[in-house]
Amino acid sequence: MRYQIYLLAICIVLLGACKPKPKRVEVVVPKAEDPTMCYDIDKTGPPRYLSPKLVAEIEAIQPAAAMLANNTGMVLIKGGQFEMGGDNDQARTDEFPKVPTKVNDFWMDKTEVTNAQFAKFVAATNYKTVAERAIDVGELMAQLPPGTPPPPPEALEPLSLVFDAPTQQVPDNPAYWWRMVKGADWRHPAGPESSIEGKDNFPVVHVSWYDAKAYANWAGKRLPTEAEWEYASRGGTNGQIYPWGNEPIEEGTVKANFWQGNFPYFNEQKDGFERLAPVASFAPNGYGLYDMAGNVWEFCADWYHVNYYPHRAKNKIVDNPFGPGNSYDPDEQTTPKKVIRGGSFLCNDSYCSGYRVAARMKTSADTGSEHAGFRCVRDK
Ligand SMILES: [Ca+2]
Repeated sequence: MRYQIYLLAICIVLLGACKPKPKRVEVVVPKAEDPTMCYDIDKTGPPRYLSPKLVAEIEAIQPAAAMLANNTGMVLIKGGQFEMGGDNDQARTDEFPKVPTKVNDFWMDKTEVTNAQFAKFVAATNYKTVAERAIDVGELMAQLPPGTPPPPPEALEPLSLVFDAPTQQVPDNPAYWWRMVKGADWRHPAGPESSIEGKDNFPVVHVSWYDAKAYANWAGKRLPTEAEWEYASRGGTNGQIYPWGNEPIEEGTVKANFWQGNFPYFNEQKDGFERLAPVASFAPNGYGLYDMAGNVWEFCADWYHVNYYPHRAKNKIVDNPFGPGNSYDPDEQTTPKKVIRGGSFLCNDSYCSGYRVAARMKTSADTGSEHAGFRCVRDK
């Protein structure tokens, strides 16, 4: 668990030890040796995929009576068939092949879940997000390849990932712009000294997949499947690259909260925001959904598997898919990951183009950060 965070934490601890002239240190982690992780897409992932303790806690959360069947702030999306997958040459290999996919009718939140909404949930349930909990060393070590050194105690304290813009161009490695900050959580998005005062209408961040699922349970909703998310993002059109059409993101009116300038060290802020924007600051898509591109990445229900699209292409039409049973990311083979969609304020064409409707990204279920949030759906 928190494999990604742990690697960054090691890097930061070592950086701290190297003052006054910081030096980056490569951490070599043994590769996974479990071949079943690679291609057994239909096989349900082993129990180690999710923390049983957290799952039990989340499953015990009862839906709030006032939230049940309350579709305020949601839009009904009529189901249908679409071509799911990459639409242009920016698409990565895991977005192909395109596959005809059907989804049922569903309701979807018009906006990302806000701080105000999440605060109501926490007030009602006393739920503590993963970023507010100390890391369970036993669970962490169970997730790591054999031979990985145990983390120092300070790396186990509650913490989360905060964007820290470098002042000049740096190698293409997130360790150069993400900082592990103790005390960073949804109430303190930039660290313990920061707050969300006056930011009721901003998307909640530093939430993990678990936290998003916990909120969804309380709200009587669920997280969208990856197919539902992409279908919704396309806004009733077929084959277009972005929620707004095909006009490149840098041209015309500003269409989303994304990174203008040279990522990650120079942000022109043409969209008016250096970091997060209040939800619905930009025009909605054809379904009336806001920020399907940019602002924060949004958690989906599905596991991420690099070979999922070729696998499902064996079927002529994929009907209401719920994703693979197993997770596999060749970049971090021992970390089971969930799909995130839509890009964040950190995306631009030179880096991830995550605001494309077909763009996929992935993160471990217990990792939160300053640029990941979520929205929920509900069956019709
Ligand atoms: Ca978004």
